Amino acid sequence: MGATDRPDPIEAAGLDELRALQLSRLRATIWRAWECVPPMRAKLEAAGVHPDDLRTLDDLGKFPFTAKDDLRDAYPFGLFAVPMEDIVRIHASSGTTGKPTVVGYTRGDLDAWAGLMARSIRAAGGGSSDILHNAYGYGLFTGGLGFHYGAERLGAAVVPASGGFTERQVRLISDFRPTLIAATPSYLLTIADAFEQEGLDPRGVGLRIALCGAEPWSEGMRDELEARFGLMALNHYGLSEMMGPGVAQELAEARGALTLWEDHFFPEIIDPDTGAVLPDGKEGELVLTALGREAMPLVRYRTRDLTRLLPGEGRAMRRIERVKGRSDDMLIIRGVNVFPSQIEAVLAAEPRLAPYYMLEVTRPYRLDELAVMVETRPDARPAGEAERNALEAEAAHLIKVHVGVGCAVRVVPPGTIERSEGKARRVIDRRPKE
Ligand code: DLL
Repeated sequence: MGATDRPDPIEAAGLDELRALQLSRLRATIWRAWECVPPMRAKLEAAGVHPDDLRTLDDLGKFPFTAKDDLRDAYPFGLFAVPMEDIVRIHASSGTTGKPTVVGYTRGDLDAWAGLMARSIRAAGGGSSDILHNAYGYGLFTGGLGFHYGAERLGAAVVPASGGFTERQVRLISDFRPTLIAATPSYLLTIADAFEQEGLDPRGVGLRIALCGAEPWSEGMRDELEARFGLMALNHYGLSEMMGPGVAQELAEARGALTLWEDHFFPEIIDPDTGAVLPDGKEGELVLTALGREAMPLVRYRTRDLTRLLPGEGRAMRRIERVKGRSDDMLIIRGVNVFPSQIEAVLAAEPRLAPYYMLEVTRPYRLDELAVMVETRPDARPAGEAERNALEAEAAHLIKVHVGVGCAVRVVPPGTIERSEGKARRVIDRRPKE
């Protein structure tokens, strides 16, 4: 076993040691924001708080939130706490509207990031003798380079495949026989299809573990990926504003929730409407404060991701429940809150349907209409119109029962819905903008 295959000492820390480390790092973050980032200092001043007001971890609640708009307002580099000579990397996430959010890293930040990614891959069951096929996009997106440097830090052999060129992915995986694969769950599914189109069995290539994240996905999708590749698919969470991937990792031995690397990110759960801090176990919006970030010391960043904080498993660090979606991706259809991942979970339970779907929301008159397009499995095509109508009615009924929203389901032939090469696009919202 190589030195990199051992857990980081902090992973074995008790609660007191962890909380003490968090408090000292939290103070450092807030001081750094105060001293080096004028827009952040202005926010603290406007809220009437000073770094000295942070005496205990509970005092964090007195400090103002940071939101995506703060990053946009400071576009591109206004939130950097160090001069450009100390910045060695810049990433950006495109977002759907407006300016991208820009994230800067010092050498120290990159070092910490690689360490957290190595820790994540190791906690998922990877090690220095593994080959990791990295199908996250390389570029401004943090997924590709984040996994790349983490796997190298661990001592694994990285294949920097990036996203897209799916036939080449199949060839590389068949020939190089990687044991780990990192990809968005929707793209991993696209790769599974490409294997089958070439008459190859993805179960035969020897992949052990998939590290899937960057988008919401369901347990049904996990079952599908695990069955098709014969591997264990584990959830990985992160966001560019906090660094990129490497914030929380689902462990092989404790599936269902993801261990949050609390030595680098201090979590809170808030009520998204009032901003009030909620106790552990309650569902709400995840708010993260960077502990130890040099280039961008973000305080109480509102992720918009909805989850719960759960007790740790084997570590003092708490876990987060699978993120079911972002509050700003949540569709409100005739008053019902709907996440695409909830519909995915329902569709996945119907064996005749494939995990390719798309939601379309319209407002033909005054009321919202939800249409769900979903593919059948190639071996379960409805024999005729009557059978298709029955399947559509049944799927709509299941969605009504489990998600609480009425919709029209249209079952379409295999291959109709656009395949993902990264983050899947699940929703077309055609409602007029108010
Ligand atoms: O998606 C970083 C990443 C790369 C994470 C690779 C995991 C693997 P962004 O592009 O900034 O960064 O998007 C961040 O994606 O706020 C969530 O809404 C969503 N997201 C990320 N991971 C998960 C996950 C990367 N495991 C945004 N489950 C986040 C659900 C996820 N949603």
